Amino acid sequence: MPSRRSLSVASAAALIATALGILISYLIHWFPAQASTQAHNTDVLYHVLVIASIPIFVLVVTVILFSVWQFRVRPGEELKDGPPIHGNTRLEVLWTAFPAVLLLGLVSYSFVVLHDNEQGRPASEIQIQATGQQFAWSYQYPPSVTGGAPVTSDKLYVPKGQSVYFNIRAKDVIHAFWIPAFRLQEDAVPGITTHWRVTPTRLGSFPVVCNLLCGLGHSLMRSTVHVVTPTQFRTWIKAQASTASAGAGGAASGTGTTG
Ligand SMILES: [Cu+2]
Repeated sequence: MPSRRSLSVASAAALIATALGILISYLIHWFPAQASTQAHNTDVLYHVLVIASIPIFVLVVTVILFSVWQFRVRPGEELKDGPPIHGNTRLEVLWTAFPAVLLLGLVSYSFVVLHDNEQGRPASEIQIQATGQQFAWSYQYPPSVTGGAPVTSDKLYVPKGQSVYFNIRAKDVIHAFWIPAFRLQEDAVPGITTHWRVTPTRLGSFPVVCNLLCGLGHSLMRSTVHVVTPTQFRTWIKAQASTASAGAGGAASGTGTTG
């Protein structure tokens, strides 16, 4: 039977390790800039998950190390049998019920956050189609956004403070449309359209990444999202639309127009 003193030492070590773990999780800046409402929700969720996981990790490691320390075979005991233990009902009920309640709680919280992130936004929401193909992203802005002919561009512009609903497609193989600053990612699958919704909150340019190995050029399949003011967005989209109509009316180059 372990002594009261060794139990106190183990408990103190566990408490210190838990406190240190939680402190480190706060001190280290793990994530890129938050550039959307969804990013804020996701980061809060992540912090809650980390803070819930650290004490459990420490508890498991402490029990393992404590058992190795206290119940090790001493010299001369090599041929001895362990004590005949048949189980402990109270302990088994506890270690089943506690993780079950904890997991259900965290799963429910995650569900609420993800559900909230995907909630429909006010009528001002715009739609943009993102298309992945080996090895580039292209973006289609429908007439509801351009106010005229649809526009296709290899540039992604979105207005700050306005909900954007992405329709995500793939032309060849599976890709993943990921904008780390928005904390959102969705697979782009040939034959179906997937979606995600974001409200950008920070002006600037952020990387767009393909996050599924899609072939030799996968690591180069990157582009940039430009979060601009609604006025700048309207100006940019108008310029694209006029370039598109000029292209369509002129030579057969068709650059910048929908195919
Ligand atoms: Cu890829």
